[in-house]
Amino acid sequence: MSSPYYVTTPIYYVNGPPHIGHIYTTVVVDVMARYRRLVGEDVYFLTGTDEHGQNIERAARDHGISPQEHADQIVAAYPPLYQALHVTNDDFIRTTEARHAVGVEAIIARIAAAGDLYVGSHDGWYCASCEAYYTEKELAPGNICPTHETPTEWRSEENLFFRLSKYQDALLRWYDEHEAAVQPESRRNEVRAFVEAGLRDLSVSRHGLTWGIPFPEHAGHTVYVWLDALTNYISALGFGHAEHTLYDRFWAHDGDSDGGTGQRTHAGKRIHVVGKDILRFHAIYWPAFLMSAGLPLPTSVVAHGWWLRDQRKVSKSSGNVVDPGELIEHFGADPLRYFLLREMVFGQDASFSDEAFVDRYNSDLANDLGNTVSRVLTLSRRAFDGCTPPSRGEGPLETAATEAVASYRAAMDDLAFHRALEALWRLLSQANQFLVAREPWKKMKDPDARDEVAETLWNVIEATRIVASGLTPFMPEKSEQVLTALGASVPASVDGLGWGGTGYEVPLPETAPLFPRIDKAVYLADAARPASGGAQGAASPGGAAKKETKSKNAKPKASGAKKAGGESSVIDIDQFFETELRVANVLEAEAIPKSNKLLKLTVDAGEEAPRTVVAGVAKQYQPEELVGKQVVIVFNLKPAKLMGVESNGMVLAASEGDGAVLVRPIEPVTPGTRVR
Ligand code: ME8
Repeated sequence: MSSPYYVTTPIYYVNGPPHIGHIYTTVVVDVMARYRRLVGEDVYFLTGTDEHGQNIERAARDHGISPQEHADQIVAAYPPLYQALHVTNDDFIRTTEARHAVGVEAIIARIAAAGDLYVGSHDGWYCASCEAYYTEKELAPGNICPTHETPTEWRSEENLFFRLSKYQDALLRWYDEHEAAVQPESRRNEVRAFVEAGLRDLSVSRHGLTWGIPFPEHAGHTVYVWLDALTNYISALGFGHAEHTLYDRFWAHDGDSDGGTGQRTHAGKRIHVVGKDILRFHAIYWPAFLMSAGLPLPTSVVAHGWWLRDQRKVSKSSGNVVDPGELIEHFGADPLRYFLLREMVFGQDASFSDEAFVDRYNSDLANDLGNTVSRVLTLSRRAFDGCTPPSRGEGPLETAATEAVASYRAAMDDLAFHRALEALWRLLSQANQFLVAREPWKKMKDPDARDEVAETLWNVIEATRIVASGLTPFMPEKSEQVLTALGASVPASVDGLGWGGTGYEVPLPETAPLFPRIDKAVYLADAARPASGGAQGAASPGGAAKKETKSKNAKPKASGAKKAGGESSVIDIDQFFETELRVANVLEAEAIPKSNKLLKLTVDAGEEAPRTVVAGVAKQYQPEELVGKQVVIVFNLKPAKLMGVESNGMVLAASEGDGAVLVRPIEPVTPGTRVR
């Protein structure tokens, strides 16, 4: 039987529409769920919304509507967004649902039965956005909340308390005995140190706050929003209900034994993925509640870093949110999914900028993936009558592919998504280099070279197929398009990543471009975005903030050029990016008759076919010493005829006196790579 794999996102507050930070966690969990399904596990993926508490009550009041109406309005944004993003959640829980309240009441009954609740008075500094008390030590000067950078308020109230301090030792034991309990390790150490410094009991009810679940047997009190919210992870599975098959399957079997600790066990995986902002709640409070209730603990709480903009966490309270709807509209869902998973080193913070987004799209997707696929397919169609090759010869790329898949799988197990993608891109680059080195376009008409051409193209198609198969959890729609273009199908399991899946003489119909290049200057100017994500207003779904952004950030175009220090003229970044510089491999070089200055170079700039560039370096270089070297060319220069030869671009060289020294990358890179 396949093993259970339960994975959750946090349930998001409904105080504002989902932004890029929420989307990130959701996409991460979707990638995990999709990959685990490929591995053959019994996956259940839960997400949802956190709808109670003072925060939401305030937001509703600001809008002049009831908290429930407010929650309903915000929640309405989720289904279309998740659908557009290809999110495959199995359930979506809202904490205002009756099924959730049943679970909360049931866990409280167990905590009360364990003798872990008492009435006490509480005073301290309270952050309404966190819905948590802070000690003075934890606050920034001026009693400012460390997460939201907003003032906290002094509160005094009589509440129900949970004996959190009683679980200090058990928690420390849990961290020590379970390496995976809190990930990554640096976060585990942080949490451990916090617990070791001493835990105070936790107030788990709020007096006088009506927007919450009534605290059982304590009229006038509602359940503290974090005890309410954390319980979603089991209430959604049916905990507290007579019928709870999902709960049995994914959290605890009725018959699970505890070895005498009062703690039930369960063999499956139970993984909570959260941002580092809410790690304390998940890695301390939640396991302590479960210990008290005698229920199994999660197998892992995994914390990731923050998306930052202008060096600050992207958040509604910072007013710097990035609207996922706008990005999906421009680029499609899959490039957004790819960018989020590739750009952030899982666990660390990353900065979001439109510029970085367009760059990654153009270099990784349009150039590396899109061009490789279209190039090898064009060649195969031309050589083999519109089909994949009729034979495969040896497998010169097999070892590279096997190694890439092993690294990819290890990285997926470690939740190092950026490394998994890097492994696939390494294979893509090896396949490309192999193609360039074999030069099949030169041999296609030679009947004696037919087997060699078949071997070359089959190997490159197969390596590309494996890359696209590995991409299915990341870019479900685009990877399917790539696989269809390659005459292959979407793998049903990880076995599809094994060598040998490409068929012989499979028809390869022409397809639409997979990742059309985005003109960055036009995109940034259109959206009136600052090139490096500088200070600006939030982009809201309604687009109002976008217009405001435009007027604030609209940049003068070419007129931006000024003289600086009386020397060079200053251009802005958009103007620079109008010049497209790319790395190219010199495939052939020859002198141009009657010219003592010019050489004709045939270069591979990552396109379907090589291009010709004329370079004025004949005095410095012999043609043969340039073959096999990498150069940098101006890729989007208007073609010009020089000594009767059409030049499609210009080769960059440093001019020194009369001479010219060619510019090249200090390490080899994939031909076509953008230079900036
Ligand atoms: O905390 N970068 O809800 P929330 C990365 N309701 N991830 C981010 C992010 C950013 N800038 N901003 C938000 C709550 N996130 C509670 C959770 S769970 C029982 C209750 C993601 O709407 C990240 O996963 O403030 C973070 O932990 C979560 O959204 C917080 O969402």
